[in-house]
Amino acid sequence: MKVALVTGITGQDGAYLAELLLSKGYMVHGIKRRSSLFNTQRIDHIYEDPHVNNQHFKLHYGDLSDSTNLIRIIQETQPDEIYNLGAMSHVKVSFDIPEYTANADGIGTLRILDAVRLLGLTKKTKIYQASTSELYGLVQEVPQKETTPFYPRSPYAVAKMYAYWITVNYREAYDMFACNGILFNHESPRRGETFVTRKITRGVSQMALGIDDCLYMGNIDSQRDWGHAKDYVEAMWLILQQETPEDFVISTGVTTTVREFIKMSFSEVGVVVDFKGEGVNETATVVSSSNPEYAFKVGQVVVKIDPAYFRPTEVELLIGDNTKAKTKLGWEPKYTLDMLVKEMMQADLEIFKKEKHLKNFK
Ligand code: NDP
Ligand code: GDR
Repeated sequence: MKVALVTGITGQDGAYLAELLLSKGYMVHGIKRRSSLFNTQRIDHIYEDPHVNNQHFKLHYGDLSDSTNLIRIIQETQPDEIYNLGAMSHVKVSFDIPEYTANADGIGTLRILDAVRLLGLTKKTKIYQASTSELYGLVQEVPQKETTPFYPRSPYAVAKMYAYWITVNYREAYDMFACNGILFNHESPRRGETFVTRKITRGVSQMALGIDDCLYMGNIDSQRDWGHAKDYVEAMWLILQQETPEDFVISTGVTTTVREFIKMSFSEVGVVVDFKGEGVNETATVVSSSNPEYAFKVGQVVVKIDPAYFRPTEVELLIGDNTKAKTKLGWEPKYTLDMLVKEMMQADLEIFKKEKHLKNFK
């Protein structure tokens, strides 16, 4: 049985990857952080009672800032594959906690690589590093591909740039099977609530049910290449199944503005919105609403701009060239953006319908 160790197992990607690896017959070890509240909601459905025999899924307390903890877990688990997904992954928040971000996202990657080296596992353990399209930052070339120069635009991206290069360096210096997946934005109903897509699908769902009446947004001109997390974890696995260790861009090749994503989400509840005004004065108003079940009124202002959500430096345009992944990995996204928006809207509507129902019973 192959053994995988996943950092960031409690996150969006960790949960989908754990499901995928379990379906392929792996023994999956995950590192989770100690928290004062339960933080395993995304993986509770695959949790296995440690008291039963033949366990395939096991969690270990740990943190990417703690070298000895990582060394001990890697020694104990002797993984064939490590997926380093753990990170302070919010770009805007990285401006508030830059030093912590550098430690967890940058040096954390070094700690994993060096633990494998120190334990003499360089020939056994393959390593996947969760690199990001944020590395491209200020546009140098579009679409962005493996050879496009990096120009990071946030403490998060700078930390991830260190992680990218230290992964390449350990591969070259110690002949390790260590690879970067340069993944463009990927989303799902499990996406963290403060990333833009989920903020929108939650906000529109809450408005539909009369729980809230307006969504406050940052830079809606921004363009992203959005895929589905389920497709992207498949690519992570494929990257570690190759003959030689290499870095890959994983993207859909289609880019969309945040404004368009908002329109698509409203369309899922039968609402057409119209954007008017410029900059911080831009708003979206309901033009028509075809589903009487929902609480929208024609003329209602449903989106306003709040500069608090602007970033000191922004990444305006991301669109990835996935030719290498298509050719060498045989990977292609199965989800379109339409399918993604539909799935996220359905899931959030369901959540808030339940919440409202429970409140009505109080
Ligand atoms: P999430 O924010 O959903 O999950 C991040 C995970 O990292 C969580 O399990 C979190 O734990 C854990 N974590 C945070 N800090 C530490 C730490 N100091 N030590 C150990 N674990 C820690 O991110 P995603 O699942 O969306 O992304 C996975 C990885 O891929 C991240 O590295 C991200 O930067 C990168 N990435 C993501 C993309 C995307 O579009 N989703 C695109 C490109 C790269 P907890 O649950 O306790 O907070
Ligand atoms: P990003 O994702 O920064 O691309 O990083 P996010 O969803 O946070 O932002 C995407 C774009 O939307 C704009 N935006 C807003 N963003 C948020 N969060 N909230 C808002 O209200 C808002 N309004 C507009 C942003 O300015 C930005 O341009 C994600 C993370 O998952 C990273 O970890 C990962 O590396 C990259 O994707 C690829």
